[in-house]
Amino acid sequence: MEYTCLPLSEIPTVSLLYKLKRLNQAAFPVATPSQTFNDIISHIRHDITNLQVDCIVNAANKSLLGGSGVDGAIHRAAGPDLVRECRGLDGCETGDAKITAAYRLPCKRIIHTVGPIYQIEVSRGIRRPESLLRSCYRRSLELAVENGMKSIAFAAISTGVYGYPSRGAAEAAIDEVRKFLDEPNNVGKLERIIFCTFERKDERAYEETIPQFFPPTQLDHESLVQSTNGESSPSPELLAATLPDPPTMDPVPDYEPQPKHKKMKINSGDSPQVIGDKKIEDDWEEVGHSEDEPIETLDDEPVEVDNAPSAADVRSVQSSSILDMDDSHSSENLLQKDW
Ligand code: AR6
Repeated sequence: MEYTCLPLSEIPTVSLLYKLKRLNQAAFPVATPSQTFNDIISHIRHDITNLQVDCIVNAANKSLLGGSGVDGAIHRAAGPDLVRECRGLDGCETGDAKITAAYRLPCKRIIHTVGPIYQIEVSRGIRRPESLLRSCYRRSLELAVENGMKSIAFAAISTGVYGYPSRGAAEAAIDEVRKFLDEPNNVGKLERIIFCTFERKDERAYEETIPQFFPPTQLDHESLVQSTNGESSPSPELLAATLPDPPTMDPVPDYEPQPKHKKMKINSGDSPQVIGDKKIEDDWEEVGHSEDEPIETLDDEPVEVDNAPSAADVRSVQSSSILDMDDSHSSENLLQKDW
């Protein structure tokens, strides 16, 4: 699938999405409507590396040295200088974020945040994945403001290789952003906050969740014109407003699909962190190359990036007998499944 570079002005706000009936009112909204917020928040299904915004948020791992998924796409598009800068950052903790230059990307900066590996964190406490995921969004927003960024686009952190269910991830992300915007200290700090999804399952989760936290305002409804049969439709002016073409199929990931942590049997003891001599809490140690694994090449220059770290996580966990992969799930199915 071809993705074109998208300037900020062409990324639809939630307000425009309501007017074009691309978003529907929620049956039970949990927040009050705000025109200001609906003009700040955006949702688009696109390749995040092509967004011309101030900063984009990468779903990184603790090494910050690259990986698969959106992390791989960002490193490839940014070029080898990115991993060089990342080497000096000393990694990043889960739930935290660090910022770098964007090199060859059309945005100005990249914020790298490390989302929770869902099954591992949930085994440590039912609320841990959510609180760590919220922290990713909060820290990224804070970093953006500290660095004078006015627009920020988030990938759907943890919803790929790290296995966070799409709907729960969307709720935590959107609610945390709403809380940030509601805080008096943050008024006027960010002009645009974009949720950038890639797969249909995540797009659907955002379409269902945004209306709960950012309900339509009167103005969002007003651009609809009433037809003789009583149905409302977008006014001609609105119809003239162009939206980027939505993809017609799920993008084909540019990396080998990795099995997710499907049926993870974590030891029921209090300290699942240490399995044999392996620490499963820390994917830092799992991301390095083995001697015989190839070094990924970014453009023409050979640069070391860590090799599908989450696959390494899975392998290390599997070899520790705490992962029971369900054979009925091919890796292709796993990629599409929302669990
Ligand atoms: N643009 C926007 N979103 C994308 C793109 C893209 N080009 N490519 C994938 N996504 P993932 P995680 C979406 O797996 O779950 C890496 O190896 C994807 O559909 O990239 O946080 C890191 O190094 C999904 O919704 O990140 C870590 O080891 C979302 O990005 C690990 O994966 C996140 O999927 C992080 O796992």
